[in-house]
Amino acid sequence: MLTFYLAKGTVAVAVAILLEELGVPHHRRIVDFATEGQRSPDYLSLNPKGRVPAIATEDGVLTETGAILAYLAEAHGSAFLPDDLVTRAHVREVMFYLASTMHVAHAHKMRGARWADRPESWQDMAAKVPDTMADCCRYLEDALAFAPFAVGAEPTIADFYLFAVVRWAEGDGVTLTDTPRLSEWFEMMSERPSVRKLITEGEVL
Ligand SMILES: N[C@@H](CCC(=O)N[C@@H](CS)C(=O)NCC(=O)O)C(=O)O
Repeated sequence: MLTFYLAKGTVAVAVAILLEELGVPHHRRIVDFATEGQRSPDYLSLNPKGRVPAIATEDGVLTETGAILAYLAEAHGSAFLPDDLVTRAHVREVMFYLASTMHVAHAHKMRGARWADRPESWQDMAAKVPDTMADCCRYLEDALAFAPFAVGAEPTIADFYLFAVVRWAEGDGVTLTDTPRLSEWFEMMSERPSVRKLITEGEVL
């Protein structure tokens, strides 16, 4: 059985949603950020990057949200992946954007020490987060189909990844109602049974 390593409210939420949607039996292991569990020797031996999510499969450990989502989707008959080549490329386009740009923008709020040594530099980085996250939301507002899902009529793994990241926007000082299409999509995703279940359980969301 899969073992899924996560911390509450992190990007690992995307994987948690997909596991629920697919009904994949798995063990959950909560990595306790409060005690720096992500940097414990045990966890680093599993994922040397010291990040979540990670999954341990019978074929080894996988990390990176987008890679895990694609692996799980493909392992289950390409569920939540469009058949059409170009639409599937748009799914990856969204996920790469989230990994390379929007998640990194968000990380500047709490993780400035990754990039700079001086506390005043961290403050400067954190102060920029409402702007950079708002820019990301505006980009998504204009670029995505929202028809009603991110890339078309059916939900894809890009929706689950996007949900995990857009959840951070309000806390990062962004008013989601400024981007009405994104906001409406977010409300719709919040009502999915998988998401409601995770909220009710309270361990992941
Ligand atoms: N590119 C990675 C980023 C993972 C990542 O940075 N996760 C954060 C939580 S949202 C984390 O584990 N942070 C712990 C730390 O920085 O110590 C992915 O998408 O899986």
